[in-house]
Amino acid sequence: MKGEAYYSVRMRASENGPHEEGGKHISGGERLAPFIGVKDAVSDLLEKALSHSRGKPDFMQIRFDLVNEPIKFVQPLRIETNETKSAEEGQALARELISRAGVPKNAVDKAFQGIAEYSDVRGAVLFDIHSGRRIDGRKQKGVRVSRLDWPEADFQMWAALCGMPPNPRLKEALAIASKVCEHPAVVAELCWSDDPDYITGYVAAKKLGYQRITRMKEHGDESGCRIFFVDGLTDIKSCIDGLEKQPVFIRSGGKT
Ligand code: WAQ
Ligand code: MG
Repeated sequence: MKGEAYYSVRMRASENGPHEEGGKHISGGERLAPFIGVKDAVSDLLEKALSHSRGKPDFMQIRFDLVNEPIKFVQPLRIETNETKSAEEGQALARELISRAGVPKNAVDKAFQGIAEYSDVRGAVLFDIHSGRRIDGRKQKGVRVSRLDWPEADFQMWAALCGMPPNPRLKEALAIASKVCEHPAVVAELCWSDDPDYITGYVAAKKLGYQRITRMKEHGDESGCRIFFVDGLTDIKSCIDGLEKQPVFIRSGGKT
């Protein structure tokens, strides 16, 4: 791959106008592709947004940018699945896992109190584990982890080795979690989908790996969540910069 140019391809789609004019977020996505792969990346992202369970978009933006920085390779986090029977049980387990990753209990409580408010954010919320406050300052936009991808052949090999279904949603979520948890300022991530038909979520951390939780919300619920628990005493501007701009390929290399 050395010497080959890569492009960051990004998509966002909304209903009732663009996001910045109050439109409802429908779908977003990011890919990293060589020039020859840009067409497929654009077409995958277009397809993702046009057939979405959150609604029919009337605004979409797809752009691509040449990436000049060298691409970093990151191993996928180790994966484990926790079966939970109800949203309540799932959320209780999530809280416990986040504490275990090193987030003080009162910060976990404060983050969960803010979840309803954060569910309108179309990226992720950065939450400081010391002050128990949101610190990204990005309002409805949040922080969007971009410039990442997991080449399909390596993902398929990884999925077969782990006995996991090779579905694009898992691929995307594990890629984001692996990039995010690799950053030294990030202590843990909490996520579940804003898609009404998908109730599995996860807690991820360097220490814990990617802990799937099979039931985190009720079917039909359109509120999602993505919180990065960070050490606010470090340089947060550079953390946001890294999450948005450091190009990353996930690569298992045939290991789990
Ligand atoms: N960067 C930051 N935040 C993002 C990104 C990103 N690249 N992509 C999505 N989000 C935020 C945004 O606020 C979404 O509304 C929210 O996360 C949920 O996104 O079976 O599908 O893509 O192991 O709906 C997890 C479990 C699925 C997968 C999560 O999230 C599994 C999912 P969605
Ligand atoms: Mg979604």
